[in-house]
Amino acid sequence: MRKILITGALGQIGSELTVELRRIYGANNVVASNRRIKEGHEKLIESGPFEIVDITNGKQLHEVVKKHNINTIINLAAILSAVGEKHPEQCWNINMNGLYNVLEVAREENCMVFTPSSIAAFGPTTPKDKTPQDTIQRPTTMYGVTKVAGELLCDYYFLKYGVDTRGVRFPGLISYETLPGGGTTDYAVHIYYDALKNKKYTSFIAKGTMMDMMYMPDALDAIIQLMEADPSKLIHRNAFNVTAMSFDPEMIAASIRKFIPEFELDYDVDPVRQAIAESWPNSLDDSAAREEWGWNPKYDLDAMTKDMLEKLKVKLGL
Ligand code: NAD
Ligand code: AKB
Repeated sequence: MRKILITGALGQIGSELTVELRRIYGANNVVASNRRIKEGHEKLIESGPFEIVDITNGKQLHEVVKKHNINTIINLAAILSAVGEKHPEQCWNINMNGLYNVLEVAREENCMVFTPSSIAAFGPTTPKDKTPQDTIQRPTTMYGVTKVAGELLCDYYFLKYGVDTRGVRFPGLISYETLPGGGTTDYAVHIYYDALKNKKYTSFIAKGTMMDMMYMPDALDAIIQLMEADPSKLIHRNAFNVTAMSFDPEMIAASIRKFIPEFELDYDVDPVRQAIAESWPNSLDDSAAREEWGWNPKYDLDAMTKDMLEKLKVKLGL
C-alpha cells in the first residue's frame, strides 16, 4: 500500500496531482504539504491530510514522513526558471539542499522518490531538434544547473544506497487549475486566459521560438505511470525526456483562432525569458520513455486548446 507525501503540493502540478492520487490511492494515503498555506487551495487542503513542510528543513520533513508512515515522496517543491534567475541563491537552496533533504529522509525511511526534472536541464550546446535522451547537458540558468545536478544526485542515491529514484524531464506544462509559478513557458498558459478575457495577448516570448509543451492530464499520467513502472525495465530513471507537442507563439495563436477567430497576438519580448527559451531545445526525443514504460500522451495542440478554452470559460464565469 502506498503512503505518499507530496511536497510543494499547492503549486501548478501538485494542486492537480494531489486530487488524482487521492482518487487512485485513497484520500488518507496521500499527504499534501507546502511550505505555506496559499489562498484558493482550501478545498484541496480539506480533502485529505495536509502538513506544513519546508523541504529546506530536513528535521520537519523527517518528522512528517515518520508521522504518516510515508513510503513514497513526490518532490514538487522548487523555484522555476524565471524566478530562479531573479533569486539564484534561493533557487539553489530549495532545488538542491531541499532535494538533498528529501533523498536523505528517503534513504533513512526506505521511501521511493519521484522528482521532476525539466527541459531546462539542457543548454545552448545541446542538439536543439529531437534532443536525444542522453546528450550534452550544459544549462546556462541556475534552475537548469539545479535540474542537472538533481538528476545526478537522484542517480547517485539509487546507485549508492538503492533508493528507488525516478523522474521525467517535463516540458512547459499547460493547465487551468492553478497558474504557473514563474517559468519561461508560462506564456502558453497566460495566452488562454487573455484570449478568453480580452481576445488579445501580448507575448513575452518571440515569434518563432519553439519549445516543448504538454497538457496537465498527460503530465499527471506520466508521473503515475513512471511511479508504477516495472523497475527492471528502467534504464534511465533520472530523468526521462517526455513531450507531447512543440510550438511557437504563432502556432498556439493559430490553434486558439480555430475557436476564437478574432483573437490577436502581438509581442513585447522579455530579454531574460527569451534568452532562457533560446537556450532550451526546440523539440525532445522521448523514445526512451515510450520504450521503457509505455509513455504515450493523449493531447495534441488543438485537443488541448479545445479543452483549455472550455474549462477556463467555466472557471472564469464567461
Ligand atoms: P510551482 O512553482 O507551481 O509550485 C511549487 C510549490 O512549491 C509552490 O506551491 C511553492 O509554494 C512550494 N515551495 C517552494 N519552496 C518550497 C519549500 N522550500 N518547501 C516546500 N514547498 C515549497 O511549481 P510546479 O510547476 O508545480 O513544478 C513542480 C516541479 O515540476 C518542479 O520541480 C519544477 O521544476 C518541475 N517542472 C515544472 C514544469 C511546469 O511547467 N510546471 C516544467 C518542468 C518541470
Ligand atoms: C519553466 O519555464 O521554468 C518551467 C520548466 C519548463 O521547467 N515551466
